[in-house]
Amino acid sequence: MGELAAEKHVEYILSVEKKKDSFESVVMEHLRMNGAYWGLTTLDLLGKLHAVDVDQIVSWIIKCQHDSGGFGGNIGHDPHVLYTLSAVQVLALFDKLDVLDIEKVSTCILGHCCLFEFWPDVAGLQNEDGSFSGDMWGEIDTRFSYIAICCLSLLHRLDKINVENAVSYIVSCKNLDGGFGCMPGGESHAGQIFCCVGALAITGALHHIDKDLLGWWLCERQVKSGGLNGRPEKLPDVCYSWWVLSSLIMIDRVHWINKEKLVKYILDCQDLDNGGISDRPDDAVDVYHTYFGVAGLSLLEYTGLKAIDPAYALPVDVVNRIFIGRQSKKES
Ligand code: GRG
Repeated sequence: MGELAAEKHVEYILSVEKKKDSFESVVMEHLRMNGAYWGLTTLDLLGKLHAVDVDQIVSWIIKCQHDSGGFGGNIGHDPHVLYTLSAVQVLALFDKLDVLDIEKVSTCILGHCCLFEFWPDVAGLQNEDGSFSGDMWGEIDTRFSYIAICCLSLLHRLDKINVENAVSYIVSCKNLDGGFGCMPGGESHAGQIFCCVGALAITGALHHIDKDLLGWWLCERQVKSGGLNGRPEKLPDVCYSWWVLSSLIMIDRVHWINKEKLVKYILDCQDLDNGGISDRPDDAVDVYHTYFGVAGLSLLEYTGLKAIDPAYALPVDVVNRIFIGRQSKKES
């Protein structure tokens, strides 16, 4: 079996940021905040976060913040919870959460300030049934439930929402096959399953899951090549190494897949000349798949990688710093 070309992947991540006119940079323009989270978390897992200029990145993040408190995908772009979580995660990586006005960001996730500005009769991003909208336009999706819960938890502000309603909405999106969709009755999909299982893990509500039933559905995602797909009859994709594997770990059923075959599949998707990881062997690489490939290998305890937390999608040492605190870290 080949090895992880760690140095090449570091070079690749650093080069994407420098090549502003490249195809990848142009298509990433509107979701640069997500790209920053994917690229920088990859560097951290590879032990190379120090290769970037922290002050430059933090000041760019602050420039992406909207008056309402939420963050856009780039400077001057509209705020959305998708980018707000990435901004909070990147600041967490750098131990810079203190640059945030936490009250303002968490209130914005509740929606009061962003929405009142345009749409005074909407109470917030959390709807009465416990679901969450992503922004002022109101689209509802279990992705946004996860994002709101993860983000508020990282900011120690989970008490700002009605957690009981949030949990019962997620449970209402559970299907007979044990999986979850983006809304009640929506088809089970590994990405949405990660969101629902992650949100239930963070809120201490995993008892709502039939672990054997969901574990069976998830481990059936492994195809002959060793890769994982996101739902039945679909092609494997490196990103499901994250969505499926993290879910299996959270429900304690990761031993139901063949780990060696999955490691080989991810390594087969590397570009050994120029660095980066693709969705399938011999396809073009990008930062998204590079992140989820490396994060998947971290979940598989691949040698030399930092451990990643399956619910918060951040390195375990970063999560410990937030929840256990500096004091106990110094003592350890
Ligand atoms: C912090 C890791 C992290 C996530 C934040 C945005 C989000 C929360 C989660 C997204 C979960 C999700 C829905 C992932 C799936 C992404 C994906 C590959 C969708 C492709 O769907 P199709 O239908 O592909 O195009 P398939 O593989 O089903 O053919």
